[in-house]
Amino acid sequence: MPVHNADIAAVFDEIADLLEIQGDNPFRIRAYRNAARTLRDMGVEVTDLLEQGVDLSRLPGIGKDLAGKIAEVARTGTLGQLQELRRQVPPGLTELLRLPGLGPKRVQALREHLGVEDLEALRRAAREGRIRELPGFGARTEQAILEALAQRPAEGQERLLLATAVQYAEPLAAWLRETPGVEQVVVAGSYRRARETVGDLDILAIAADREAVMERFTGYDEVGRVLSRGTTRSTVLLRSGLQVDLRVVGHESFGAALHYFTGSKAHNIAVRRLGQERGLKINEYGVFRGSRRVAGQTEESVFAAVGLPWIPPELREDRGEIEAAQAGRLPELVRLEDLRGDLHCHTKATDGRNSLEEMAEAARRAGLRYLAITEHSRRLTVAKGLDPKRLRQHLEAIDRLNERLRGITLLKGIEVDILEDGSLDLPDSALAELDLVVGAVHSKFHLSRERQTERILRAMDHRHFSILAHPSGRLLGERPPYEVDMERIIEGARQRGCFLELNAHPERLDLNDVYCKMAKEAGVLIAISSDAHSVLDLNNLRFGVGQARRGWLEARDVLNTRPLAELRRLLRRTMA
Ligand code: DGT
Ligand code: CA
Ligand code: CA
Repeated sequence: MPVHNADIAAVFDEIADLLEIQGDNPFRIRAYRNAARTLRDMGVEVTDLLEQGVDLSRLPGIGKDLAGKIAEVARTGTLGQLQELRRQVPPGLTELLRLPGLGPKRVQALREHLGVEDLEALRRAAREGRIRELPGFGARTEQAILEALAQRPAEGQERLLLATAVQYAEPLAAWLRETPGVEQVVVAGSYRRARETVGDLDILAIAADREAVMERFTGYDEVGRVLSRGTTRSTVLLRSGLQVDLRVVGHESFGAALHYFTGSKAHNIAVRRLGQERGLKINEYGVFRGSRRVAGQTEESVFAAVGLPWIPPELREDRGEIEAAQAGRLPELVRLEDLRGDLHCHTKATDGRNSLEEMAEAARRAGLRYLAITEHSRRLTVAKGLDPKRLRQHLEAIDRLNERLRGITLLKGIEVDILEDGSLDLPDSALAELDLVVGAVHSKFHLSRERQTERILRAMDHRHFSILAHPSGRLLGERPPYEVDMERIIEGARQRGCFLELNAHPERLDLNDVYCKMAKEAGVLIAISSDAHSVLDLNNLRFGVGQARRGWLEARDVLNTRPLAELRRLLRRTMA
């Protein structure tokens, strides 16, 4: 049974949750969470590393103890320690912890005073108005809990982060490709469109022997349950809970099937309507005039049948791509290779896990020519944020390293907290020393829309402000965006000569696709930034690029596709 990084990460996250409920040492809890993140962000499977005899304690954030635990999960699929913790903590409590706004302290209080140990009991207590009576809760919290409960997806309908889905999809697709006689395997659906989350996987294959590929699919080690099995279509549920459809199609209809199952549904309907206007019938089997097949072997042929050039999957949402294609104005979407640098990362000086030099070297190996070091500012104490004195020392270290570095330049930056009144968490004299200032909201998420918008605009007024980090503050599946008028923020950035970030972390992907397009139309450049906390996180840039493509961005719409000299010019604010 192959154990994937995502499986091991899930074990560590659960341990962290359980320890948190027990009120365990925060550093220990953080160690598990960091290890989970390391595993999720790794480009290689740790089971492969173990087979090659690699010492896992050399990975960032993984000590001897955790390395041993990883090996245990890899071998047995679980951890003795987890089994023990599960016995100690009622199972419903961890689900409570996942609701936004409920931390371990509150979960403890709910349990102690109201006997609440699962979601159902929580719902009852909230409906009966008992939560507002608890010290430190209040009517607003009670209302927020009811809303959070209402928004929870039903069992089995949770969507996976794209980056997590990739960890399941890539090995499975590789496994299918090894079937004798299989010619093509493509993961279609929302996965191919690079949506930030995916509901299920839709895989298409061309195979000479349909039975053989279905056999191999339903026999895959990670299959928990076979939901249906046929000669052209089978559906399974992986042990992780992810549903996967496999369809085996013929050569002549592969393009039609690929187009159909890539979707989106809205895009398909629009294309089909174009077909109808020309007397064509378009479905997953091909393009037909009467009973005669006129296209369908390739996707290009399907589009051509309705007079369109091929449209990149990321654009297929019926958000104007058909009209753009008809007018010959499809964007030339940005590619990962277009990025020349990264404008947001952390090192050991704050909450990152690698040194300056390790980060620089990894960025150079990733093909980047510059990397901005943007540590947290002092306000963020949990991340050991820098005060002016430590910042000064850090800048000196960057200067010294830059003298030695070849092939890459480090830029001096900061991820400075935007305080509640819109002022920045470091004095002007400190900010003036920097090549760029990335400003971020890390507190006071609950201000009114008006006040939050004003706060950010005021921060951008600051003459040293360069880029607004993760502009909406959302964490996918965890925290909704704060209330803010993004149109005004975009317009504000344009007027001031500032930029917006598209944070490439798989849980953020913030700015989202719709606002990226809006920024592009307003002429505001977007920085696709990794926000790397370790060398492995640089891999996340690919997800940032996926989101940027969904937002119609071309290389010229992206700040960090610029050569260094041009970047420096752009960062000098002319309007200040
Ligand atoms: P997901 O799985 O929720 O992340 O999103 P998708 O887009 O992968 O949706 P899914 O898995 O339900 O279906 C895959 C594709 O199949 C979808 O993008 C378009 C196509 N499709 C599904 N149902 C219909 C339909 O009723 N009409 C048309 N025209 N296409 C459909
Ligand atoms: Ca799907
Ligand atoms: Ca599906």
